[in-house]
Amino acid sequence: MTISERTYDRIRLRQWLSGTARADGVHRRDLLRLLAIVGTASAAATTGPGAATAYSANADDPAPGIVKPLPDEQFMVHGTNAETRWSALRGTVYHTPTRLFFVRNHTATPRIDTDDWHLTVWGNGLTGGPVDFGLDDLKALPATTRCAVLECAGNGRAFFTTQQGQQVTGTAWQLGAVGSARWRGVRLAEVLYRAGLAPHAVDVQPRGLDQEVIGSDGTNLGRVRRPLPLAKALDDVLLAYEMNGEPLPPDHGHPVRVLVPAWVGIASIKWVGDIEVSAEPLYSPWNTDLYRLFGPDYPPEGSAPLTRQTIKSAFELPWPATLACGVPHRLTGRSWSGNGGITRVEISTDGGATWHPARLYDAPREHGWARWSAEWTPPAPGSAELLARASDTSGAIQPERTVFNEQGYLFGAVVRHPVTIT
Ligand SMILES: Nc1nc2c(c(=O)[nH]1)N[C@H]1C(S)=C(S)[C@@H](COP(=O)(O)O)O[C@H]1N2
Ligand SMILES: [Mo]
Repeated sequence: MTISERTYDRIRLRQWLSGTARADGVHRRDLLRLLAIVGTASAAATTGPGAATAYSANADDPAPGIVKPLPDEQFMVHGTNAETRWSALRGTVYHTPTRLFFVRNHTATPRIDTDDWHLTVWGNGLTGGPVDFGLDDLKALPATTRCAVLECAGNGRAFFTTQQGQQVTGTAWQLGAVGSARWRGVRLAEVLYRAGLAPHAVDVQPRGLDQEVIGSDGTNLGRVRRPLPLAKALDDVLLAYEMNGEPLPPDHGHPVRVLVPAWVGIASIKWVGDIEVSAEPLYSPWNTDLYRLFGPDYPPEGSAPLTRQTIKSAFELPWPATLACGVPHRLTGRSWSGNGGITRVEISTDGGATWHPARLYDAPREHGWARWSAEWTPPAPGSAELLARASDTSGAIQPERTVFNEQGYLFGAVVRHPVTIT
């Protein structure tokens, strides 16, 4: 049986207090906040292979550090990140075409030569020393294909402010920090067993080869990494080397990334260079200060580390959209959930007063989204709001509001899509 992240978090904290859990590069303040007591900790130096060089950024680049083209009609750029415009997805196939897939980079896409690349699996949770795997070694192992949505935990964050009037920190994504793809690679479990997984291993921490991340207060957080409990690591996690039938492109983790189905995007470490397998629980900034829910409705130490994504819906329309009055329009969109498949989608064209079922084109599938459509003839010129509300196999339905959290994670409320009727 899998223990919950909350229970596990308590165990990790007790072990950190007794000096048996490690927290390299984690701000002491963050652990103290977690513990809500005063104690001492020391930050040890990080070990393992060094970072790769980034693609050189051109001063004219709209998003420094992203390699693929980001035409304005397809992407909205936010700093080092680019979100897909939902209007660009109308008429596309089930999976997001790779060229349209959103990019979330903490720093910049690194340049990695496949011939020089290898994955080092190391740590005191192995029975022996470090084991290296080249790309050919991974490809020689049994391959697994998984269709899965990948979504940033901050997707929809902008609506905390624009719909709920709440200030949150982080990239102001609308709904485009999500994509679906067919991922192919080797199961992480397969690689861990081959590396000599010891019975006492508890945490598995993949780390990216991109540059070290400097936090908003100037602290060096080290390279992007986040511990995964062993139970999840052995369950459905992939080391993916293909996306939609092609080798992974540079921006999405070339040559190999971790793919953690249903979980917050940060778990799916790109450009993975090493994986620490630990006999003690691990912390990183990405499971302490970041990717937990903080705020008046959460405990002072925050929620447990985030795992599953929430439920959302989006119209494949420009933002704002312009539609002609008195003629029928086919509204299209998609809904998805980290809890399971989508069972039902309802549409409101009158601000939420009445709801009508949308027509679904996909059966509920775990880790998959559902496409839908609804017909609408705008009755009169002026402004309107279109709402879509999904339900999933866990019984969850999108609420009117999302409970506030300071970093604006997991916005799952119904989004009001503005329309001008002409
Ligand atoms: N090495 C590394 N892995 C990373 C990141 C990163 O900046 N560096 N960003 C994470 C975050 S926050 C998200 S949402 C996903 C985004 O994946 P994508 O850029 O392929 O869409 O990658 C995750 N993996
Ligand atoms: Mo993310």
